Amino acid sequence: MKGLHLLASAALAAAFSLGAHAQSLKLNDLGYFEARGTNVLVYNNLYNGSFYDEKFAGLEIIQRGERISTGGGIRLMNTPEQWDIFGVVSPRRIDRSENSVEVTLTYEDYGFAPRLKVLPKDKGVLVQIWLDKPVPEELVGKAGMNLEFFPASYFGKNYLVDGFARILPKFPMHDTEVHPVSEKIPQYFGESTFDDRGRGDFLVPLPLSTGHRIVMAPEDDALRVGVTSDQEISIFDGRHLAQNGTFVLRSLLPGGKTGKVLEWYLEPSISNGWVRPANIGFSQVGYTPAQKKVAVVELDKNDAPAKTGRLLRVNPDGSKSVVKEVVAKFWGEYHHRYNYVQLDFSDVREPGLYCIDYQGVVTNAFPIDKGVYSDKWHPSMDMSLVINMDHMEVNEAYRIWHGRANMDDALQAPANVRLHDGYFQGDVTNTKYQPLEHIPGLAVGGWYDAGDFDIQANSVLNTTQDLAYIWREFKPLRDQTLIDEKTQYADIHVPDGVPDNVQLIMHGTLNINAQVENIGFVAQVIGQPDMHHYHHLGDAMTLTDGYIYDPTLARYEVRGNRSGTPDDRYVFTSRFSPAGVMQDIVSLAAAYPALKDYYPEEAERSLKNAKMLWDKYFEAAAPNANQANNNNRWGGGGDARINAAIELWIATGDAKYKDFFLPLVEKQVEARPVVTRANGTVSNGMFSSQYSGGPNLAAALKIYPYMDKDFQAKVKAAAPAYVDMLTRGAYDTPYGVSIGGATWAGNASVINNAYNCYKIWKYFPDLIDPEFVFAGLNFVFGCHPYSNVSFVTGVGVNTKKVAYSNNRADYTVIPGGIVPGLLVKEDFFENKDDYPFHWGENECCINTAPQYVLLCLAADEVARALNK
Ligand SMILES: [Ca+2]
Ligand SMILES: [Ca+2]
Ligand SMILES: [Ca+2]
Repeated sequence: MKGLHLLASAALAAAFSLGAHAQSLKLNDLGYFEARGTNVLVYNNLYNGSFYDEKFAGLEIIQRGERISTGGGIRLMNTPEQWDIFGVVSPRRIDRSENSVEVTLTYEDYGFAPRLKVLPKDKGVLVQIWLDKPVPEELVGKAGMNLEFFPASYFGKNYLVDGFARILPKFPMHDTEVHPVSEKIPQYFGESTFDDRGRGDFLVPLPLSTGHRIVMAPEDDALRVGVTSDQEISIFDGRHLAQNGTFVLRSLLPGGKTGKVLEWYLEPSISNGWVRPANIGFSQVGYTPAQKKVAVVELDKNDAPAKTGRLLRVNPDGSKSVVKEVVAKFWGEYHHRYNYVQLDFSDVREPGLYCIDYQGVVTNAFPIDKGVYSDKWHPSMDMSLVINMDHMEVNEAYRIWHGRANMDDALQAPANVRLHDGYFQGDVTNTKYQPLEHIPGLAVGGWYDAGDFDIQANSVLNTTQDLAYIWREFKPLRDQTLIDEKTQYADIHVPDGVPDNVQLIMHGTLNINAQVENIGFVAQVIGQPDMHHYHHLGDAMTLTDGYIYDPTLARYEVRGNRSGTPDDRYVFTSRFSPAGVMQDIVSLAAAYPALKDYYPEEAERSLKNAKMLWDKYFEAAAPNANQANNNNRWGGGGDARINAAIELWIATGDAKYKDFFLPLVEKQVEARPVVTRANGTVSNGMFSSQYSGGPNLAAALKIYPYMDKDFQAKVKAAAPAYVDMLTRGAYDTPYGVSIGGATWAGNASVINNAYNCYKIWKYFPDLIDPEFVFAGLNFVFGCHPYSNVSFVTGVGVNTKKVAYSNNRADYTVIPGGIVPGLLVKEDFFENKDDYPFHWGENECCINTAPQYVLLCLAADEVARALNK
């Protein structure tokens, strides 16, 4: 080690001898450090505490338009996992006189409040840790300065430690130790992510290397980051503990010291003269001839926009001919970082294969064709909604996607447990079951909602409801999947004579009815009993042993169909409310018309349960009916009973339901005060506080075709104000849709908004531009910031490479999933396509799939009308 120290000293001398030079990184108006091609952010982004695994907070580095490093700060373990505690961050203190940013990171339970200060020096920044009191005894050897790097960005690269070369590993392959659990810093919820089989251990990854200067990817200007310190720096690989782990550079804080206890010189890679290549956003499925075709180019601010772009036609012999020279319309700056330019080639209508050429970038080829929207929903219906089925074995050709899972469902959750992912049980269970008693009949139907393997109420209810709306609106007879609920087996690409849409609806009602009949209502969640099971990755069938838990048996002991291993899921029942039950009714009653010709017994069962719940809870739901409707995108607020009554009326024709909902819906439809805003557009005030939670036409449009002329005229009168509400956000962005996305990205709302535009177009084609229907899909299919991949996995020419639902660690996709999309943090849009684990970017929620199918079917209908 002596030799290493000598080398380090030489490196340090070299690093600090540049003091006379000007500082390269400037603290910009947004409060982060900026030089050409590189940014250093200091807690511009915070942990929001939903899942504790943001990988989107702390000290971070963006280089050449990619965020390569994150999570910089004082942490208490070598490679923090999800649910490991982090310090509470103070507001940032920005000192413009010395160009520094400082935060305090407080660990209240330990009386520990280190200050992290960053200021520019030479070609990088100094990262300093200041202490007013020494590191508490119990944290010496644990508290350290960490900085994380996304492994996939660095696959195929090297690092240097004090001049010695090492390869960054593609897989975790270094050493670990086990330590007694008494030494472990407790995680949030006091949970443990590690199943130690009763040994009382926890796992500690050991350093890959240690030195005084570590340079990540010195060979690559886009990735090179160096850290130098007179204290030891180690590099760790967090993937030994968790598949979403990162490479971590870390220096322990010394014990017994105050003042400036640690200093890193952090040198990112400045790329003088570097210009980010133009990101040409366009639809990766192509365009139908009659629609508008506007590509949106995202441009580096250092790039002088070209005055024109070209549309090229790809000929059968591979040659390309210029079809059109397009004048580039400069849109301007959006979200500070980039400029935007629009290329409108709408008048090109001839079917064929095209690409776009702008600023030296030529896109991949894409079609113009009448039928581009006709089949884009198939992967969602054929695959995503099938592969995410719970309680089923799912086969595709030679491959079993997963086995029949959770056949030991489920145990009554005991009172007063608070677990991961918002699972919470209060002091009442609202059921007849004893704590940990097996609730029968639940091992049927439902879907994994996304990423994890639980059945969440809003997920199973909304998925079933929207599948029922697909049938009501479009009746797709497509049959490409065998779904056998008797043997709980599904086979993809195998027709079985029944429309898949209907079978998927039944897969939802089987679970909902089972919950209603055995629990009394749809529970908040049927979820994992502990953290070790919650973070499961792999085949869902291996998540539990399939045997019903029997506490009289020893752990791991099996007798008959029972075992002593407490792995069965818990049913969380304390959040029951009569108003919340209204959504159970909506889903069951909406399913009835679709089921009755194919599965009459299940149809009658669904309707019977829906009516029973209505009669039982109608009165009791009144007091909080207005608060219970937040999850229902169709109702958009208002009395939760309205939608339940509408669905029951459509299913039964019974006037008592109509008598209830009609006056309430008419009230929603009443004209709103229309005001003219500063920019000349009108507002009906729906977003103002007096209409918060807001009345809209969602319910009115649902019943519109069944109603009389008088009602229809009232809806039409209110439609312009509703259209204004739906479309106003579209004018504020270069992409023609309202983007959103601070914590969870906005694709689902883009999709739902476009579908609501379709509903208007369907009944009042003269009151809305049908382009608003296409605009939502264009955005999702690739006309968006950051990249131009299609956000629907497997749909389009260039599509997402990594995204997850029940395949979280696989670095691949399940076809037909829709990722949340783009997060915007400070001024930076991101949807990583080499690191799947950001839930806000890349987690495909099951309930978005039917919403997307609805929009595809809607767009196909609009396309057929316009192409006539
Ligand atoms: Ca979940
Ligand atoms: Ca079928
Ligand atoms: Ca079990």
